Order: sequence, then C-alpha cells, then structure tokens
Amino acid sequence: MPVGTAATVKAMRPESVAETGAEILLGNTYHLMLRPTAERIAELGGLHRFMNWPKPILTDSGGFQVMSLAGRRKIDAEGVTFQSHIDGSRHRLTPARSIEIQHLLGSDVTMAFDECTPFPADHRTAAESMRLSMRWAADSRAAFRDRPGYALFGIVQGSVYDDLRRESAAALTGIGFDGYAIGGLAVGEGQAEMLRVLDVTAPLLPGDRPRYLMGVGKPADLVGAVRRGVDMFDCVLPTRSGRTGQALTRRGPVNVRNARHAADPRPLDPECGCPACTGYSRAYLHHLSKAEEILGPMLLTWHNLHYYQELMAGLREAIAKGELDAFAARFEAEQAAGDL
Ligand code: PRF
Ligand code: ZN
Repeated sequence: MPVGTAATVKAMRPESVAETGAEILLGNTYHLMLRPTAERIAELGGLHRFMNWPKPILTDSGGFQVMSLAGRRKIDAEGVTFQSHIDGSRHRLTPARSIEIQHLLGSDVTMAFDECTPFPADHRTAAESMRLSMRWAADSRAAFRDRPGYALFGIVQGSVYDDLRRESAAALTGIGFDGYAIGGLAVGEGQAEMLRVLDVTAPLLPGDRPRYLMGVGKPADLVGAVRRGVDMFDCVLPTRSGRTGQALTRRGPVNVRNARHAADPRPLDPECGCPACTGYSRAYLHHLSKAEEILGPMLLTWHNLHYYQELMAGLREAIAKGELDAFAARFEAEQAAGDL
C-alpha cells in the first residue's frame, strides 16, 4: 500500500498511483483528524471522493502516529491525550473515537486502536503495553459498525517476546477480526530480529485471513516477510526516498544525486517500464534533483512505487507457481550484484 498520509500520495496524482499497479492506499486517522478534520471529509463525501481515489483505502488508527509525538502526549487506560504537531491544540483519541473517525473517512479497512510499544522495552513494560492494546482491540471491535465489504483488522503487539506475541495473537483471534496486522516491528530491532519475530507470530494467525506487517519496509524486508506468510505492507520508503533522490531498483538503491550519473545517457533501469525509466536518462534525473525541480520527486516516486508493485506482483506469481524460494534467491543475487 502506498502511503497517502494527508489525503495524497505525495508528488503523485491518484490516476498515476493506480497506473503503478496499486489497488489500495493507506490513509492516517491522526493527520486527517487534525487537518482538514474527519467531519469536514465526511461532509464532502468521504475520503475516496475527497482525494479522487475510488479504490480501497486502509486507514491506520492513530496510535502509532501519536506515539511519535514525544513530550506532547499522555496515555491512560482509556486512550491518549495529545497536542497537535500543527498548532499545539489539544485532542483525544480513544478506541471508540478512532473507529468513529475511520467511519467518517469511509475507510474500507479500519485498523484497531493500539499502542506501538517503543523499542527497546523490558518484558514487563512490553506485557503491560500489549495488554492495553488488547483491551483497546476489544473496544475497537465493539465500536466498529460491521457492514458487507468493510473490514476491521486487529494488531498483534508484544515487542520481541515470543510469549507476549503468542498471548496477543490468542487474544485477537479470540475476539475475531477480518484480518490481522503485526505491529511493533521495524522500530529499531533490526531485520534479523524482525524476521525471527515473524517466524513465531505469522503461524499463529489464521491462514484464511490477510496478514499485514505495518510500516515495512525495504525490498529485502518485504521478500523476507512474504516468505514467512505476510500478505500486506505499507511503507513511506518508496515515496519518501523518491523525494530525496533515492531510487529503489532490482539492483539495489541508486542515488541519482551522485556525480557519476551527471552525464550518463542510460535509463535508471532499462528493464523497468515506468515513465522515469522509459522516457528519461540518468543524467536528466540527476539534473532535476540537483536543480530541485518538482518533476524530480514526481518521476522517482513513480519509479519507486512501480518497482514495489512489480516486486509484490512477482512474489504473488512465484507463490502461485510454487517457486517462491527460487524467486527469493534470484532477488538476493540481483540486489547483491549492485547498480548497473
Ligand atoms: N501500530 C499501528 N500502526 C503502525 C505500527 C503499529 O505498531 C507500526 C510499527 N512498525 C507502523 N505503523 N497502529
Ligand atoms: Zn522505473
């Protein structure tokens, strides 16, 4: 899922996002409740109409975004009170209010309200945080208005502790959700530890429901997580990197600002079918980036989203053919070979 935090995938028209192959976007409760407000979006016909994206939208519940407001938030058993990063105004999010906001937005996939446990956390802190998220998951379930075609996902927490991940997965499957997210990862534990937690956690979640790894990740993280049974991801990496001159490619990251591209007439990736690779040279992308031209972020974001969608399409095809291990081996060899 490309990330459309502020009702836009930055630097992309929604038609272009769809052309990359994306079928669902991520939106954010936290940002939209502050500006332009969920009520305003509801008056205007919901988030799909507001941003001109007719395909599905998954909304994150706000807990994770609020947690990154160090010093501007206070958590209690019922929810979180926080100050806006925009104007300092005071707001409150509870499971019921988060779900109400996601209803107002018209979200297709609503996320339960949780606390993303900071890393590192000792076992006791992680247990208390996870149990709070499990109470909030039950409250989120109770507040959610079940309708055909709409889904509510629970979020597993428990930091890096196997017993806590097991307890969390059991609590959520006991409540019953339409899909299950794995939260609290990619927060500083490193890839090896993240994949180890997935080894433990993914098999505990129902095989007939989507599994969603939140806020991940680099291309190699996606391949590693899919091999462990994850179906869905969201990450700002392809869009954010695209705005700072970093292209993510079959052959690893390429920074178009590097002087070695200044006179290079070749495309970023001759095998990529995106507009940046079919229409422009590395020299031109380098120039746009150095000149801080708006087209630079637009083209690189398009390439990065296209690459991520192709990677996921390749993984789906490999799974269908029973060739996932071979796909992963080829992926790793290509990434290790370095830029063209
Ligand atoms: N919870 C929620 N959103 C998230 C996370 C989480 O744990 C993460 C962790 N990587 C990213 N986004 N609600
Ligand atoms: Zn491309």
